[in-house]
Amino acid sequence: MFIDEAEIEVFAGRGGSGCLSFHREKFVPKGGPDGGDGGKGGDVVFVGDENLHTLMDSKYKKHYRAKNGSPGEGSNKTGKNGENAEIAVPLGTIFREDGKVIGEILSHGERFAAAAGGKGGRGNARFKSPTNRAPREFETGREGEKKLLKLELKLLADVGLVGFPNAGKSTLISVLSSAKPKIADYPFTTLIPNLGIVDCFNYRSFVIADIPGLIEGAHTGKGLGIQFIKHIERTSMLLFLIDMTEQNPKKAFDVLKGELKKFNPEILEKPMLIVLTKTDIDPDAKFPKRIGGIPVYPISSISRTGLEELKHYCCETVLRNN
Ligand SMILES: Nc1nc2c(ncn2[C@@H]2O[C@H](COP(=O)(O)OP(=O)(O)OP(=O)(O)O)[C@@H](O)[C@H]2O)c(=O)[nH]1
Ligand SMILES: [Mg+2]
Repeated sequence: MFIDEAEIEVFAGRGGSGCLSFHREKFVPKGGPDGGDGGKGGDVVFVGDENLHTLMDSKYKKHYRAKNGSPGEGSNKTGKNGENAEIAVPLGTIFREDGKVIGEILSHGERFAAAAGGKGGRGNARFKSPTNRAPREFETGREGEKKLLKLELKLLADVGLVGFPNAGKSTLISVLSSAKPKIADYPFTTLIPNLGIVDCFNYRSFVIADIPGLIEGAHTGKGLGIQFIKHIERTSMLLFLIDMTEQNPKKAFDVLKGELKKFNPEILEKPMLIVLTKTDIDPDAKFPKRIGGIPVYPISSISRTGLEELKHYCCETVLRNN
């Protein structure tokens, strides 16, 4: 789901040339080679900036160039490295080259080096050998990388859904928003994060993210792993979805928390809710008000119970944080 896009061309700097030079000094007729190496060309680097919200800047400026490396000099002086071109982009920016995603930036200060500067050439001092004591050989610097990039700004989520596979995450996002994710009665239906927009009151809204199911050991790569947790790393709150038929909801909650903690312990400092799903299976069941100190919201996406209360709580929490 994208809100903005731009196409730009980036040019990394060329490496500086190596130098051809011989040591010269009065009364020293035959000084050795002393040509220094060229400096490296600058890289083109994108940097996440939480104060930006559009790709507007990249729409007006289409070309970005990093500085070339300086040539080497005599007396074995290496040329200066070219300065990087740094481009600030909003969080949630994705980079594509030839249609393929080559990088993304999700957090403030996060860096993505999109085009590498060329290596500096070697000066003639480096070509000295026992058989050639006065080499005239040197290298020119290498060209920097040049890339045509498509930048896309995707929405970042305000509310993240976590749960075991089949807990009903995708179903919940489908009833709270107009998103139509794939829903099925088998684990790991969701393979990539889905986003949906949920309307609150007063024309306000929030973005909810449904990520693939987590299982115990996900941090070691079990199931689909934990890579996609980064998509909910910057949300304002987390909903832990636990199937009401789960034998031990407290244990399920602890396992899920454990996996998030292994990814980034700070995630657990956000406001959290435990959402017990599928309550239509046993409408008379009684649930604790809290599990592990966290408020419990029983819901059913099928019979549509508890959804308004849940939505209201999320709206309040998210809008308070914005
Ligand atoms: N009875 C009942 N079934 C539900 C409810 N919500 C979801 N289900 C069913 O539970 C199964 C899994 O639902 P999904 O929404 O795909 O679960 P998920 O958590 O997204 O699963 P993964 O993508 O595999 O992690 C589907 O067969 C749904 O129809 C509910 O409120 N009541
Ligand atoms: Mg799913």
